[in-house]
Amino acid sequence: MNAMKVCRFFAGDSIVRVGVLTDDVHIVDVTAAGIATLSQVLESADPVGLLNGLDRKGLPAHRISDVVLRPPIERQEVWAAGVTYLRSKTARMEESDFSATAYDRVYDADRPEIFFKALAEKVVATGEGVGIRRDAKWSVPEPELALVINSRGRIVGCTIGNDMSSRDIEGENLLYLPQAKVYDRSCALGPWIRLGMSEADAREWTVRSTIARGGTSVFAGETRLGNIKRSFDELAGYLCRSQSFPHGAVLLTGTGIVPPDDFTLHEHDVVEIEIAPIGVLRNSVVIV
Ligand code: DO4
Ligand code: MG
Repeated sequence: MNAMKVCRFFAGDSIVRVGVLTDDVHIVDVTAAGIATLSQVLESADPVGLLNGLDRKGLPAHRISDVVLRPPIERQEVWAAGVTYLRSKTARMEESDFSATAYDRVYDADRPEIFFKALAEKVVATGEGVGIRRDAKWSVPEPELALVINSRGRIVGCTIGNDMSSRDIEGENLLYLPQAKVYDRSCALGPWIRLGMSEADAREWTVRSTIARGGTSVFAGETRLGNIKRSFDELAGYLCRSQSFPHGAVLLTGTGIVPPDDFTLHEHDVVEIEIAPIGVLRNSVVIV
C-alpha cells in the first residue's frame, strides 16, 4: 500500500494508542507492535514502509465507531498560511478597507503570509467542540488542507484542518490577527493523517464544507486544492526558513471556502469538512 492513514485514539482506557486504518471501518492498534507515538512514524525515513513492514496478525483491531479519536498531532507546532487562494484574497479585501492593500500585496508577493496558529495541546479532534470567541460578532470556519511536516522539513502526510477565525476582529485591524486566529478551540485537525500522498495527486482533490444548524444545512461550499496559488514545497520551505521544528510542524494551507458576508457561526452549529481521500472532520461549535 502506498497511501496509508494513521491516527491516535483511546480504546476504553486512558492510553493514547496509535492506529492504522485497514479500511473505512477498522483500526489496527500498532502500539502493541512498538509504535507508541505518531512521531516514530513521521520521523522514519519511510513512514509507509515502516507500517507496511509490521506483522499485523495478532494486533488488536477496533471498529472506528468504538474508539475515541484524538487529534493526529503530538508535539508539533501548528502554523497557517493565508491568502493562498484568490477567494481568500477578495473576501479579506472586502472585509477591511483598512487592510485591503496588505492582502492584495501578499497574494502576489514572493513571501507568503504564514502565522502561528496553535500548540499541539490546544488542538481539538474530530467530534470535539470548535470555538467562537464570545467577543466576536462574525465567526467562520476555514476549511483547509493541513500538511504534516517532520523535523527534517519533509512533508510526510496531510490531514484536514479548520482554521477558525473571527472576521470582524481581523477586519478591524491587521494587528489583531493573532486574536482573530488564536484562542481556545480555534484549531481542529483530523480525523487522521494520510501518509504517502503526492502534491500532484492532492491538487486534484476537492475540499467540501457544510454547516448545519438544528439539523438544517445553512451553508455548503467547495473548492479544488489545485486552486492554491503556491506549491506545498514553497509553503513548507518558507515555514522552515531560519526556523527549526525539533518535533515537526503542521502547516494549514489556507482557505478557498468563504461563507457569504452575512453569515456567522452560532453555538451548536455543526461544521463538516470533507476531503474524500483523507476523510471528514466534524465539529460542533461552542462559545469560548
Ligand atoms: O490574513 C488573514 C488570514 C488568511 C487565512 O487564514 C486564509 O487565507 O486561510
Ligand atoms: Mg486560514
